[in-house]
Amino acid sequence: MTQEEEEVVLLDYWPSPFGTMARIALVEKGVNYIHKFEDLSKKSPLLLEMNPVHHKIPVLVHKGKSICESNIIIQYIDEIWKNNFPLLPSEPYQRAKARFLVDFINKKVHGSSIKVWMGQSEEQEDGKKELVEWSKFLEEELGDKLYFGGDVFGFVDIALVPFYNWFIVFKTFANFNTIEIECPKLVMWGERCLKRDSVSKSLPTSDQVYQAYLEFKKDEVWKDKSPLMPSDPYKRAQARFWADFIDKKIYENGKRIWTTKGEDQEAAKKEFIELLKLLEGELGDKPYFNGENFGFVDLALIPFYSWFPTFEKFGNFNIEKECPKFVAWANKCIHKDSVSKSLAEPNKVYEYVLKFKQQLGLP
Ligand SMILES: N[C@@H](CCC(=O)N[C@@H](CS)C(=O)NCC(=O)O)C(=O)O
Repeated sequence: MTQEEEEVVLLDYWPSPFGTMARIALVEKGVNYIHKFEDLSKKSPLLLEMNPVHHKIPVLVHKGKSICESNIIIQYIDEIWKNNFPLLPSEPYQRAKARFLVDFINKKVHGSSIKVWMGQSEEQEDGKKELVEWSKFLEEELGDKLYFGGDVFGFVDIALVPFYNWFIVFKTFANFNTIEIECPKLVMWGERCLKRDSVSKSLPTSDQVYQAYLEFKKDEVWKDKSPLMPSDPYKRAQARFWADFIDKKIYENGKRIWTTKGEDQEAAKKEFIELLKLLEGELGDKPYFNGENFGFVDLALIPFYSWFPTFEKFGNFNIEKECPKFVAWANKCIHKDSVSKSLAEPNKVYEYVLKFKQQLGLP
């Protein structure tokens, strides 16, 4: 067999949940592969040839032959590299059930998530309600197990975790945190999965997901002439850097304020104020992070402002006293219609945190 025939190639698109599933399965099995990214607005001749029916990614090309559809790809990977970590249960009923759940996720969870991404207000609300319903069902299926198949990560986990990643992004874009309140076990499962190397290496960042979202919604975004991203490439890179910084630092650090006590909490508060001061430095004397107009960094940061009263109550400190410029910026943002309509209410955040602490057994 020639080297080319032995090669494993994945035709992919970074933000795709279906592409992510194939990536996770390959990493779990330790398979070396060549990653080829597609521009979905200008599909390559290779993609058209390898998936002549749907013209969609992901496509796995193995020994010169193509395998299409994410769930079929995962099962193929499991069957070919079968001596490593099994992804599907060996017992036929459990295997059938896992296939049913993956089909459910691909149809229902994906369908409702698309409504949240793309839908206007009413449709988006429907999508959110449906996602809560599907999540409750999935939480029941999970029961007290670590993963859907029991003690080990497998097929159903691979299919669901890219959507769990979307739920996290929906918190910012669609004011969606009901799952955290209603399905704590599912959230714990999601966080457990995110810690796996195969998952963290394969999932797109929230910036990549957001870019894909903008691409999908291009017409709508440009129609009202309010681009969220700066047009200058360097400024765009800077905006992405700060949004990533916010994503990584602000949530984790804020969480430390309400989950710790004593010295740890003091350290978390100090670090939190330092983070805000760094952001104040980046803001400078501009009204918004990108200058005159509300944009990407403002949008990534402002949802956390709803959490500030909770941080202040648990941490017994006053953020405005330490970072007045930051609070002035936040007050400007919350008077914008798009923000005031979308932000979570601070008292609901506080109630949620209280409930979550109780569930975690924290004092
Ligand atoms: N059922 C397919 C769905 C794959 C899919 O929807 N791929 C999208 C990217 S997320 C795609 O290639 N879209 C291009 C198109 O629809 O033209 C699977 O599970 O693999």
